Amino acid sequence: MAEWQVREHPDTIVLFDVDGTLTPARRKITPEIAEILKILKKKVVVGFVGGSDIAKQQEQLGQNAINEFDFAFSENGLTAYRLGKQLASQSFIDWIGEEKYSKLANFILKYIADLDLPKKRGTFIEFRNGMINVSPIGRNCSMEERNEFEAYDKIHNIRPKFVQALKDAFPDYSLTFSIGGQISFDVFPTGWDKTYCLDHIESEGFKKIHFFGDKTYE
Ligand code: M1P
Repeated sequence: MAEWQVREHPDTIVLFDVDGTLTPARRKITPEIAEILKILKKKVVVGFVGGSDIAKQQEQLGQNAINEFDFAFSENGLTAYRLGKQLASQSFIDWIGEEKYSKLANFILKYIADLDLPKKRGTFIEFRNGMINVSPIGRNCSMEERNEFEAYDKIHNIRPKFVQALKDAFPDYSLTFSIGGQISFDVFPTGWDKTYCLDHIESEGFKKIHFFGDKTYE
């Protein structure tokens, strides 16, 4: 018997996006939200599902997040935990293969090299287990530079144009490009979006699945 059978609604799971939902982008959870989640967990099964890797999610939600949430889904569920125990996962590099990945990475780095931006920092491609994350300014920019880039991007459409160039260059790669945050976009196999995490809970027999997230448009 799963430990949540004693809760008021054991057949209901509530899943929360992380950045922009449980916390502001890349920031820590507030004590108020953490307290609300504790109360909620008495009633239903609670999980989070975000695009970031587990290290970043733990920085934001607390080092013990994989035990505090019933389900913890990093990289949309490509890295997954149930009651603190890791579940099986797949990897982006195994799926795409080194040769195709190399062509993709070279295209991305050349495209960024040719981009005229007010500021560039470092870590333009972050290689994760289930996806890559591409940032034209570079992921190790400061909070202030992150906000500046977001504002600049709203005017100049740097990311939408970049994504279109990738779609045109790799039409047969079956990749999805998702602009979810402030400074980057995620690249993953089509189907490995946030719905991927549902594969991990299918066998649990939940009757209701609620998802709360921001930017739920395409
Ligand atoms: O959760 C939304 C996105 O949050 C971050 O994006 P950014 O650094 O651009 O604000 C990243 O972790 C990204 O992978 C994620 O999709």
